[in-house]
Amino acid sequence: MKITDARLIICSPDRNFVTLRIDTDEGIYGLGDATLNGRELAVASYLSDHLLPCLIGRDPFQTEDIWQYLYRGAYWRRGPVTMAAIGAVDVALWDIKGKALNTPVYNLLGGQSRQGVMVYSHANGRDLSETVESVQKSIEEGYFAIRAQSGVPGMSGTYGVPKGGKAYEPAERGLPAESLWSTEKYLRFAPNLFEKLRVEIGPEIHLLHDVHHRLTPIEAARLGKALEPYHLFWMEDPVPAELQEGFELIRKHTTTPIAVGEVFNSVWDAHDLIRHQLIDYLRMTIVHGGGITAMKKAADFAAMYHVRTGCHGATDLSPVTLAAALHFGLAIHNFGVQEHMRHTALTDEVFPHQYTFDAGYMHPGTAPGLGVEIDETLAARYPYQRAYLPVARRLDGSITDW
Ligand code: EZ4
Ligand code: CO
Repeated sequence: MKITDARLIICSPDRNFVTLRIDTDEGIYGLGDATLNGRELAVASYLSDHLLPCLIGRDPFQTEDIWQYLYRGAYWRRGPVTMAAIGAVDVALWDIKGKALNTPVYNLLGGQSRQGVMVYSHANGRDLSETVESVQKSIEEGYFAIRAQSGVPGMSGTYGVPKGGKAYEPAERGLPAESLWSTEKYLRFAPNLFEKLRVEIGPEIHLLHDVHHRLTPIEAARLGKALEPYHLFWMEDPVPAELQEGFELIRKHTTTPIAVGEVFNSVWDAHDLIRHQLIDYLRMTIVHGGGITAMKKAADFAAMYHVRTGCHGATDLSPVTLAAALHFGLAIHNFGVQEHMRHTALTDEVFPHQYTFDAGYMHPGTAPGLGVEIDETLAARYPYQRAYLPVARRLDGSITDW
């Protein structure tokens, strides 16, 4: 089998997606997601200007060789743009492989290791009572793992809480929005949220919380300690993770489990975190981590240190990445949990898919390959629109991590 064509479909059915389609001489094609929220066109150019011409004529079954060719062969390695591009190619090739062998991708990764993939939902509200209601709604929908985010008294907007009652969407069209941040207000409030939630919903439901890189290690240690009585499933991204040894300070003070890595793009970003057992869950996304080929190796390395996966799955990852994550999560042994933010009805219509949700678990379906399609005619009606993640400032106006 030979690759005969590789091209991009860039569309914006409620939000931007960059999708790669690779065609072969046997009529089989594969899809990969190349979306990098707020930097979509950089990945598109990396692919169409630099990577895709090198693919024509290659055997799509050679996922390992093609991965090494694109990673090692480029000389310039790593970084979110490069790795998202490589990830898109790799996922499309696994889709082709599955279709050619007439089997779902999970069968190529070890087969079905569990009945379904535990997913966590997003619950949020402008204040405590709205957040409690939102968590209760998730429970009614069947989720038993729920991420809770709440507006903080005295702060006009907070990460994870939507404006105007809409579903939370971590990107906005136009130039970047700005929000204000106060660590002290947040640290005083956050434990109240989880105290209230445990009183209202009891001990059984897994509760998660995303700190979104806002704290220093000692502040994160204080938060983790304060949250211990409410036994969180995880505290996510407590600090920006460039300084991996910073997590030693957090670990010294708290047993609240830690999840990190939605902005990572290589196992090297988590090398110290994993081998010093400073985290419990690795959140690297299939697409941004360089595809299934690289994620399988990262997960196997993590497994040796009791670290499980908890892949990023916000709506800026397309249904192609969600499907890939579900095949992956169904097969590997050290799967932890998968993030699940529902795509809009329009996004789902552009990407018809086989995956299903039932009682807190998802299943990728049994179709050959990934089990996701793209309706290109419909996609063409929703052209790309520039959009950005917000930017955050402290109360004194200086920039902080969003
Ligand atoms: O900010 O997906 O856990 N989920 C998150 C998301 C991220 C966006 C970035 O593109 O932190 O809301
Ligand atoms: Co996050």
